[in-house]
Amino acid sequence: MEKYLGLPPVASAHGGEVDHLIGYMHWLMLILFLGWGAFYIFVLIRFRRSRNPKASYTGVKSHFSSYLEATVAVIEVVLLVGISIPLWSKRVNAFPAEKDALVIRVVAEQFAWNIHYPGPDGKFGKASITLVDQNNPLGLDRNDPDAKDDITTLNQLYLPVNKPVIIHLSSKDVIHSFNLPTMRVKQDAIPGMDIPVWFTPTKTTAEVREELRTTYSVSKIMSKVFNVQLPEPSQITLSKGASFKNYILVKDYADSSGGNIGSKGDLLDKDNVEKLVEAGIINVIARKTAGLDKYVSMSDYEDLKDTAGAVLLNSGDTFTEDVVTKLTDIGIMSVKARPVGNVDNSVSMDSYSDKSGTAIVNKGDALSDQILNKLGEAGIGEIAIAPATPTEIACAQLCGLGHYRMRGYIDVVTQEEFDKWMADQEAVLAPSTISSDSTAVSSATETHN
Ligand SMILES: [Cu+2]
Repeated sequence: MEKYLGLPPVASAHGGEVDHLIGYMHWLMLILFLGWGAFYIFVLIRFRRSRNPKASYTGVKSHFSSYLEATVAVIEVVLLVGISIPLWSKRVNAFPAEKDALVIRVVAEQFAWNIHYPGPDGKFGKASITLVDQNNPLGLDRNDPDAKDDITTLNQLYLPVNKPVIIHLSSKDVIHSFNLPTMRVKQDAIPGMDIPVWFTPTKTTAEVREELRTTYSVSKIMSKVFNVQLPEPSQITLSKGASFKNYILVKDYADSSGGNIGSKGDLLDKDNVEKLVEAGIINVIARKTAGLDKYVSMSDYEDLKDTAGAVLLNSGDTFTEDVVTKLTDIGIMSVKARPVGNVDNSVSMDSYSDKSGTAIVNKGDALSDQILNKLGEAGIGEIAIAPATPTEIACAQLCGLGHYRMRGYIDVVTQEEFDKWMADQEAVLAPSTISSDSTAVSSATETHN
């Protein structure tokens, strides 16, 4: 059952148990759904009017349905008392000792996750609401000795693998819901409350990515390359109330006093047509929209530069209407294009190079349409890819209009990598103590090995 539910990969110690529970519940619901459905159809046929012209006043005499109901209730009690409650009590009661865990604060706000590490001293510095500002969203008092080594990040949760993490969750404004799908953790963050949650990551983000490795067909997307004729500008006669929704102005228009009433690139919608007609402009030069926003170029256009001299369109760039206008301005009326590859949130899982041995993309690098074109040119038909950020933080609460923007990333790394990250952060905080910090870290690394 769990296989068919499309759950994200599990990356925490307790995640498997949560998945089992979800699996059992789906089995029970599937059986109840099929049972009730079958019963409904049975009743429709068995108690049809032609067979039962008169209603029965006694009804059912067998006790079969009572036994069935009792069985369902017993299964539900077993799921609740036997699995859910023990699992939940372990989450909320059986916390690991703070000395054996990484303790972090997470403060939610519209629309971000502020993350606070106590640093090597293990003590959180004082934080005060009066100190909260743009640059200090946690209101951390850097003058407090305990705060000197504290690390804060925005939407970035670094964690070492196989070590319990205790997160003290709170919120600055409204109720949020701290959701780590791959860790099977979800907890509301409530203003005025400090709610601890804990879990143990069992896989590094790199391992989760490896699990999600899939094959991407470069040749398939390259087979969709075609020549597109760009729309030619033509004269359009406007009339009041009309709209030429699929047309774009290709020059600027001003009224008699020189005021702008239509700019190059404007759509000829009802409002814009009305403005032009009112100013007495009936004939305009416009072109059809190209509708190529979801397509990318297959070649570089070095002649197409912006005012600063930067090339505007390279192989792999998308054709916005603005770019199409600029192309037709310099007389390019046909281009080679293909649909976008949708790889912007993926990384390459292997290294690929062209025939001369020059690297195109290395393992772990972010992919793009530019890179896809280079792979296509090199004749590489298939590549291994995986999501760039397979372990995410999301807000599972409709906490406001920007709620979907409340995304963070968990980076689960080895203890050595985590110690190094921590040391790098400390070095930035206190440049004068780099040497002592790095010795502390290297000795820590030795003990791990
Ligand atoms: Cu939220």
